[in-house]
Amino acid sequence: MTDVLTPVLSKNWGDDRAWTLQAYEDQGGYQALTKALSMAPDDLVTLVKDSGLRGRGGAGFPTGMKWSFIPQDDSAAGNKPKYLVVNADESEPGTCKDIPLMMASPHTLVEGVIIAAHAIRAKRAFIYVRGEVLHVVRRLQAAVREAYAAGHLGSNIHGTGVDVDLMVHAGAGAYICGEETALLDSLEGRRGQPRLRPPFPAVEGLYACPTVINNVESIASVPSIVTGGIDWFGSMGTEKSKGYTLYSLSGHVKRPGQYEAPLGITLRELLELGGGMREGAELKFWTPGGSSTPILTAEHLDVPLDYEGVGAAGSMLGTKALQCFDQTTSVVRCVLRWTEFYKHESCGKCTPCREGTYWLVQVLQRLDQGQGQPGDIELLLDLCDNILGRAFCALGDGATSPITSAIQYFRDEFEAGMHTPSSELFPPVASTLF
Ligand code: L3W
Repeated sequence: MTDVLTPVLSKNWGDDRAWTLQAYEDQGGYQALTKALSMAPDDLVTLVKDSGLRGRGGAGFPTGMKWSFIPQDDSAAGNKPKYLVVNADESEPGTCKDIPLMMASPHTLVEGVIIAAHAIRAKRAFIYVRGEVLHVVRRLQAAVREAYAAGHLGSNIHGTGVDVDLMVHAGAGAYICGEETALLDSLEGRRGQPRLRPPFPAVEGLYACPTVINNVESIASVPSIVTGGIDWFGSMGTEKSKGYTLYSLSGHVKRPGQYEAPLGITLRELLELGGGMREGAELKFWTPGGSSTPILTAEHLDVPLDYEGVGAAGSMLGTKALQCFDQTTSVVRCVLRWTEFYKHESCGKCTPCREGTYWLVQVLQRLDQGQGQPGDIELLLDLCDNILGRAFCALGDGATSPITSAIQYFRDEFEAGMHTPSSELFPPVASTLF
C-alpha cells in the first residue's frame, strides 16, 4: 500500500538536519533554480500553466494562470513593481502541512520563491508566516540568510542579471490574515481585514501593485515541476487535479500525520496508510479540507480526493485536512467548537459574519446543553442562509459549511438538543477531541 505514497516535498523530512542548505543541496536542491534562471520568465509561466498545478491553499485556482494575470506590458500597471507573496498563515482547523514543510525543508520553499519571482518578474518577495509559530519564523529566516550567503538571493543572482530579495514577515496570529487581501493589509502595516475583490491582487495587490499570492505548498511544488517536467507531474493525480499533494490526517486515527500522495486518492486508502481508525473506533464523519468545508460521512470513504470528486460529493477539497471523528463524538459539540472559533476569528468588518457567527454560537450552545427551543434548527439554517454569499470574504461562508452539512447528515442529534445535553448523549471519553 505504501507504493501509493509519492514523497516529493516530504522525501527528506526524516533526514538529519534536512533543513540546512548543505543537506538540501546534497539532495539536488537549487538545481531547479539553475535551470529556471536559464529560462525566459514567460516560458516558466507556460510550464507551470501546462503542468496543471492548482493552488494548494484551499481554492485550487490554477497557479500558472494566476501568474499569467500579472501585467507585463507597457501599460501603467505593467510598469509598476511586481510582488510575490507566500501565504504561510496556515490556521485552518485540522490543517498542518505547511508548517512541517517549512520546518523540515525551508529551502524547497525558498527555491520555489526565487523561481516564481523570476517567472512574474518580481524583484521583491515576502513570506507571511503565522505569528504564533516563532520556531518556523526562525527556521525560515535562517534559510533565507543561507540562501543570500550562497548567492541564490540578492542582486544579479549567479550572474544572470536576475534580482530577488526575500523577506520573512511574522503576522500577529489572526486566522483572517490567511485571507489573501487581509494578509496584504497586515503586511502593509494595517489591521488585517479583507479588501473588496475585484480588483484581485494580480491587478492591485501589495502597495496597489500587481501581486501574486500563493500558498506555501503551491510554491514549494514548483522546483519539482521545473526539474521533473509536466509529463512526470501529470503522471500523478487525475485529469483535472494533477500531481501529488500533502494530506493532513488527524482525529481518531491510529497514525495521524502528513501523507503525501496523488490527488484522487480516497480516504479509505489514506486510512489504510495511517493504520486505520483507532481500536474500537468507527468513522462517523470527517472533513475533507478543514472545518470550512462541508463534513462528509462513512458513505464517502471512496470519494476521490480531488477538486472534482469532493465537489461532486457536496463538499470541497480545501486544504486537504482530513479530520476523522468516531462514534463517540457529538456532532453538535464539534460544530459548536468550530463555530466558536469562527466567531472569535471574525474580523468584524462585515455584519453578516460578525453578528451571524455570534448568533450561531448562541443557538448551538443551547442545543449542546439540551436547552434548544422549537424552531432552532430552522433558525440555524436561516442564519447560515443570511451569511452564505453575503459576507465580505470566505470566513463567513466557511463558518456555515459545517453547520448546514451536519444538519443534513445528523439532524436527529440537533433535534435531541431540544431536551438532552450532548454530554449525556455522548459522554466525554479519554479520546474525546472536543
Ligand atoms: C485574478 C480573477 N485572480 C480568482 C485568485 C484569487 C485567489 C485565488 C482563489 O479562498 C478558499 C476559501 C477557504 N482574476 C480571479 C483571481 N482569483 N479569480 O484565485 O480565489 P478564491 O476566491 O476562489 O478563493 P480564496 O479567497 O483564495 C480560499 C478555503 O480556501 N479554505 C482555506 C482555508 C485556509 C486558511 C489558512 O489556513 N490560513 O485560511 C479551506 O477550505 O474557505 O474557500 O488568489 O485572487 N478573476
